[in-house]
Parts: sequence; C-alpha cells; structure tokens
Amino acid sequence: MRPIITAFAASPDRGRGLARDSRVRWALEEVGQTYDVRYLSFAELKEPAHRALQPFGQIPTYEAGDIRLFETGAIILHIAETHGGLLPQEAAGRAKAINWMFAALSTIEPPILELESTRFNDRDKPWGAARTVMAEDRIRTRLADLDGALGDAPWIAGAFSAADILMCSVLLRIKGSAMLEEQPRLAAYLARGESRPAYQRAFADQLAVYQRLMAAKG
Ligand code: GTB
Repeated sequence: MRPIITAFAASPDRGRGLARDSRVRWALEEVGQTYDVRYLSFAELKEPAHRALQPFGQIPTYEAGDIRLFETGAIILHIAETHGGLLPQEAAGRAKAINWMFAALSTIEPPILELESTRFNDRDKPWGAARTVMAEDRIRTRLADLDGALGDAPWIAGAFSAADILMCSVLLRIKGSAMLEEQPRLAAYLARGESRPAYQRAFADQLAVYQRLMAAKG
C-alpha cells in the first residue's frame, strides 16, 4: 500500500531538509517505497482534520491502510519493520539498532533542540549568552561520547540502518558548526549519510517543494 505522509506546504527551513518529513522521506527512499505527500499550511496543521491524525498539530504523519502514525521515530521504526534493509534480521543486532534510534532522539537531539530554542527565544535575554554556552557544552559532551561509540565504524550499529537515518538527521541540525567540525569522524559520518542516493532523492524532493513555492511567488 502506498503511504501518505504530511509535510509543510511552506517549510520554515527553506528546503534545507531540516523539517522532520525529510527523515521519513529518507527512510522510504532507502526501502524503495513510493509515497504521496499531503502538504499543509500552518493553519491546516492546527485544524481538527489534521489533529485527528496528529494530536499536537505537527508534521510529519504517516498513513497506510489502518496504520496511522504521528511520531517520526515510530514512523521510521514501522517502515524498517515492514520493509527489508533498515534493521538487522537477527535479534541482538536489531535490538542494538533500535537502541541507537532512541539514542538519536532521546540523548543526542535534546541538547541540540535546547541550543536552538535558546538562540531563538533567549538571544536578547540577560541569561542568553550563558545559556548558549551551557547548551553548546552539553552538545560537545554528547558528541564526544557519540564519537567514542562510533569509533572508526562507518555506521552506528553495524550495517547501515534506521539508526543512521535518525542519527545523521539529528546531526544535520548542527552541520557546519564548530561543535561538529571538532569531531571529524562524526562530520565524515554525516557526510557518508548525506551521500547516500536515497538521502539525495529525499533532499531533492523536499527542496523542490520550496523551489516551486518561490517560483509561484515570482
Ligand atoms: N515529536 C514529533 C516528531 O518527531 O515527529 C515532533 C514533530 C515536529 O517537531 N514537527 C514540527 C512541526 O510540525 C516540524 S519538524 N512544527 C509545527 C508546530 O509545532 O506547530 C521541526 C522543525 C521545524 C522547522 C525547522 N527549521 O525551520 O529549520 C526544523 C525542524
């Protein structure tokens, strides 16, 4: 069954692949699953029709038959469980990859979100600079530990897996920052993820939405 996902009609990231539908697109491209996209305005996100699918009024969502999901991690786990190639078959390897999927979302991404929130909300506050330094320190600590766990391996949990889709997608948020460049193995890991043809297709598809929007505006 061809799934339908949702995405921003006008993504605030201007096609940089940071909105979370990109993660889902990447997973679908990796497994060769074609899909449709329903594009939503900010107003439509908060309307009852969308909230029936996504209680928090956000993108992305995923619908395929009677499967209806609204958390990116759960969507990618579902894609990986229903298609080959994104999780190992054997139990220990599979559990390890799923563990790293959660680590990406629960351990690595939160301090990055905290930094983004501080930059956005607290920049002009008296505590803004100190909070920024604290958030950057937290990220540096997490990245050093992640670098230790990755070591010289190409991927975080054995063969390329759904864990790498999530981990690279999280690292994309700090791409080009000193924090990431200080960890050359992690920067190379992200570049490896970005160079995958499935990632390139997913990136191009979400960028095309922004380009069409700009062209329509003239
Ligand atoms: N827990 C949910 C999940 O992981 O699926 C969180 C989903 C989420 O944060 N969705 C965001 C959203 O719909 C878009 S992706 N926000 C609208 C709202 O809450 O009203 C997060 C995002 C947005 C924008 C950028 N950007 O501009 O760079 C990057 C990431």
